[in-house]
Amino acid sequence: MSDDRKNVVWEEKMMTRISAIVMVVLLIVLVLFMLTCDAMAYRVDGDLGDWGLNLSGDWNRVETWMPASATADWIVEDNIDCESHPKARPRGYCGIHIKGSGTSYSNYTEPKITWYGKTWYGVKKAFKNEQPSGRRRNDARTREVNDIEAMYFDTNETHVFFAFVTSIPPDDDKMGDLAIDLDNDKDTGSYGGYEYGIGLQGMYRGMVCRNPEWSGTIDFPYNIIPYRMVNGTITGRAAVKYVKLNVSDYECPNWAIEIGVPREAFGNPSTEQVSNLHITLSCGNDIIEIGEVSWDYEIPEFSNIAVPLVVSILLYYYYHRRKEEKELC
Ligand SMILES: [Ca+2]
Ligand SMILES: [Ca+2]
Ligand SMILES: [Ca+2]
Ligand SMILES: [Ca+2]
Repeated sequence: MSDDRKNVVWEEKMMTRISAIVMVVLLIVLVLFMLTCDAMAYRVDGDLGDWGLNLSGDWNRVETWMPASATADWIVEDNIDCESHPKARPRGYCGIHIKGSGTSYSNYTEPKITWYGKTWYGVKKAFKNEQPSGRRRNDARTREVNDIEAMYFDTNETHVFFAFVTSIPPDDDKMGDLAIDLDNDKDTGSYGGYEYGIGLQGMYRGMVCRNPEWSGTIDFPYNIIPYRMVNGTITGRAAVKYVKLNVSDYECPNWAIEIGVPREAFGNPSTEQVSNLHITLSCGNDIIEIGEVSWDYEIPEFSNIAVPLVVSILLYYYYHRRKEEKELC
């Protein structure tokens, strides 16, 4: 065999081997990628780092609260909204008030809450106060013990996830259940449109209920919004982790709550579904809501791997065929 012919045979062998090696490597990468797709879901462990949050950072910076997922819906309302209520007291007990979807966000005005009491001369009167309220409303510490700082929502193909930051400890019955107006319609469901609830305390702790009845708040805003599920049909269980954070806010400890629930507990909502979320405290001192969260999720982008894989398979096939044809000749 001539040297030229030897070189051609050697090159063909090398190309076939290289194609085979590349194909095997890409196949392994593709399999690993598909196996880890589900692992890209949130881990329900009370650590909100997988949401992209950096809660050991400065709570007055947006970056601290910014989620990593483009499909996360979220709201942050730490302390009092001093921008909207500049006369709020105590002075300095202020915090970020933003709501967003993915990495886009905007400021929002946190509404005041109303309570009803008698004046010193005996006449009933409505009073308004900034959220969160406290026993001594001009004292930061008694406001802070009633603060729910943030709420997050996101979904993947199989599950829906929620996360909260709050000053309410896990053994305190003050923390209400999560109310979900699944169909974004205030006229269906109960107590203001809510079809589902997830129990954080009380008789339905860790459970998802459909069409629950609700007890209302006992003070602000005066028994008209849902606080605790008292009756309903259980449709699933929620994984709930309630973990103390290594930070304190106005000398009060804070907790992260992370929740994961299979979509089927909510009747497998489509990706087009939008819903409203609400949670409050027994006294109604703080209310946190997100309107029109979306049940969409990002489809994993594996074209970057699939395209070279297909090219490698074709190359391998081409050289293999050429080799066979030459051997037949
Ligand atoms: Ca987590
Ligand atoms: Ca706070
Ligand atoms: Ca709050
Ligand atoms: Ca509804």
